[in-house]
This record gives sequence, structure tokens and C-alpha cells, in this order.
Amino acid sequence: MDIRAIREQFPVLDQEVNGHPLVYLDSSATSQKPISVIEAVDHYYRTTNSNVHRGVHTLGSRATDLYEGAREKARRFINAKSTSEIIFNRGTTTGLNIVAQSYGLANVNEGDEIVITPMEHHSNIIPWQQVAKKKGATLKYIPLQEDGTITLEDVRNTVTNQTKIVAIAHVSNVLGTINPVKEIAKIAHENGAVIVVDGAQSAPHMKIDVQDLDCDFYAFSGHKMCAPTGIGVLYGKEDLLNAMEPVEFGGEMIDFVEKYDSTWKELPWKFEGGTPIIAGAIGLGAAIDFIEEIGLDEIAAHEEHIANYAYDALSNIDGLTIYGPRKRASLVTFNLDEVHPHDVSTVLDTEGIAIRAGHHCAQVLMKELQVSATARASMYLYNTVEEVDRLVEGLLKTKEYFGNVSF
Ligand code: 7TS
Repeated sequence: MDIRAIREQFPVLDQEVNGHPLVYLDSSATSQKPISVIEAVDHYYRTTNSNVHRGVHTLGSRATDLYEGAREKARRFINAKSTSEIIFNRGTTTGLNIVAQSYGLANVNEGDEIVITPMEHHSNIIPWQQVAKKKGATLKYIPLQEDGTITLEDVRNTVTNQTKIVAIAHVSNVLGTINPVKEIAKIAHENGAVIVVDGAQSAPHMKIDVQDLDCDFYAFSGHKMCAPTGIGVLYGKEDLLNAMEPVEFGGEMIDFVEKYDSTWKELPWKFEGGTPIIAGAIGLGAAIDFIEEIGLDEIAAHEEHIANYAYDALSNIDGLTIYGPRKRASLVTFNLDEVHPHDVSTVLDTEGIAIRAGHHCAQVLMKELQVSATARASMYLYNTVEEVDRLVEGLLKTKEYFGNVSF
């Protein structure tokens, strides 16, 4: 992979921040966007902008073709059987909420169980808390091991034939843990449950095959994989989606509306009420083209290399604790003894290095790790080992700085 050529595709990376070349290590929060994506959106607004599915005019049908073309790209990207199974929405949070509000409320009853893990992002916890509360169901957690993984034995012990939904992150946004979702799907299905996969941190980084994983639902966000903000995909198996009620009602999603009753369009449009995220979907299509041109295997290999490099380099810093397993996605979450993570990120920012500090929308996990916050450096296809070296230098400076300050 020619990193220099790739970096040239990302204009935002070519700048100084606080007098230093920017080192962007916050791609788990949101990725940067390549020129082809920026131009696809720009070109759409300059030449085509129209509403979709309704116009009989030329621009309207061009916009519809582009929008539906993006759906086909998204289908191929995760190897769904049909475009009926690809629902465009705002992102992972919206996708998971659709499953909870529609499938969850209809299929979870009193005494049933919903199974999640302590490493979930808030958007894969709170929707299930809401369903459990409304339906008198129990929310159960698969226990976390010391190293930030879960075991299949614990999955088997937690999932029972009362379990209706197993909801799990494919990759943890804090620990970097890669969960064995294919095996977990099998256990869920043996117990008559469905599996909902939070793919926010996996879709950008590894080849996803929803048929091979045999997951029932899979949600991801465009903005973490080079696409604009405000577009995401919810995949669901067609028979499940067909049996589900929409959660948003209004224009675009109806077939016939009468005074006291209405009927819905077929999939996937019944879940896309209102004017859809047209430019966002076109941007996502361009992002998929960009990623596929480089190749997800290439990207995954590059990220594995950089994740190992970062893990080793940060492990060598005295007083630095890394959270999560050795085998991980391309992010490293850590704390420096005695220094609050917000102070770490503030000092790093003065060096032009962007990392994230805080609870990372994972307060349940923070409690489990017995910390209130952590710092996180997250890498993507455009990051280099030299940037990791800059991070290490910045951390050594941070240590020195705070070592000389008396509290
Ligand atoms: N699930 C996981 C595992 C995530 O990492 C995120 C966002 C979401 C769901 C929600 O995605 P959204 O696009 O709907 O917001 N994670 C982060 C993060 O780690 N830092 O900022 C956002």
C-alpha cells in the first residue's frame, strides 16, 4: 500500500496544527474524507440535486439512479443477498434504534432476555435498556475477561432459550477487541434468538460478509469509513425486515394513505420515511469505491501492522496502562499514571496530535475498568508508523511536563 499516495487523497491531513504537521489519530470517532468523496457530493449538488423516487423529470431520475446505485454498492460491500436488506439511515445509532424500537418491542416480552456485553457503546446499550424496561424483560451482560475479551463459554452460559436478542459490537471502540460474531450468531440461533451486530468499528476496517457471519442485523456508519456524516446502513435479513413495522411514518415510505389507515411501501423504502439522505448515500457510494479500490485486505494488513507497532511502542512507556487484548483492531486506549486523559490530549494537541479522551460513550465499560476516562489513539488507512512515533514523543513530553508539576 502506497501510504504517501493515499495521504494525498485526504486534503485535511496536509496542514499544520499549533505549528506542527497534523497527526490525526481519532478515526474511530470519525474518519477523514478523500477527494473522491468530497467531489462526488460536490458534483451531485452542482449537477443533479433533486428529490428521489417522485420526480418524473430528468434530474429526479438521475438522483434516484445515483441513490439506488449507492444502495447496490452498500449491498455488495457487506455481501447482502438483496438491496431490499439495505436500509439507509443516519448511522449506527439510528440503525440500532430501529431494530430495538421495531423488532425489539414486537418480539421481546415479559420474562424474556436481551443479552449484551459491558464493552458496548451507549448506542448498543440504551436502546435495549429501553426495550427491557418497557417490556419487563431482563438485560443480561456476558462477563468481560481481564484482558477485555469475552469467552464463548460465557456466551453459552449467558444466552438461554429465554433470550430473544443478542446485541454485540463486532469491534470495541475502546478495547479494540474483535468479537467472534460468527460463533456468537450460532449460539444465539441455537437458542432461538436473533443477533444484532454493531458494525460501527468493523465495517471501515475489515471485509464484512453478513451471509457468512449469519447475523440477523448489522448496523454501520458511513462517516467512520471515509463517507460524509449523516449516512449509515442497517442491514437486516429480508424475512425479519418484512415482518417488522416501520418506526418513522410519513412521506416516501407509504403505498396508499386513506383517512384512517395506510399501507407501506415494500422493502427497503418502508424504513426510509421522509426525504432520504441523498447526497450522503452518494458520498457513501464513493467511499465504498475508494475503499474497494485500495482493497479491504490491504487496509486490514496495514492496520494490523500499525496497531502492533503502536501497542509495542506505547507498552514501552513507563507508567502507561493499555486497556484491551494484544490482538486488536487499530486503536490503543490507555492512561498515563497521574495524568488525566484530558490533560494528555490537551498537551498532545499543542504538538499537533489529535487523540480522543473521555469515556468514549462506554460508561459501563469505564466502570468495569475502574477508570472515569481514558485516552485513545485510533488509526486508519492513512496513518503511518512515523505518526505513532510522534505520539510516543508527545506522550514522553506529557509525562515530563506533568512529572515536573507538583499537584
Ligand atoms: N457503536 C460503536 C462501537 C461506536 O464506536 C460508535 C461511535 C457508535 C456505535 C455510534 O456511531 P454513530 O455514527 O451513530 O455515532 N463511536 C465513537 C467513538 O468511539 N468516538 O466517537 C464516536
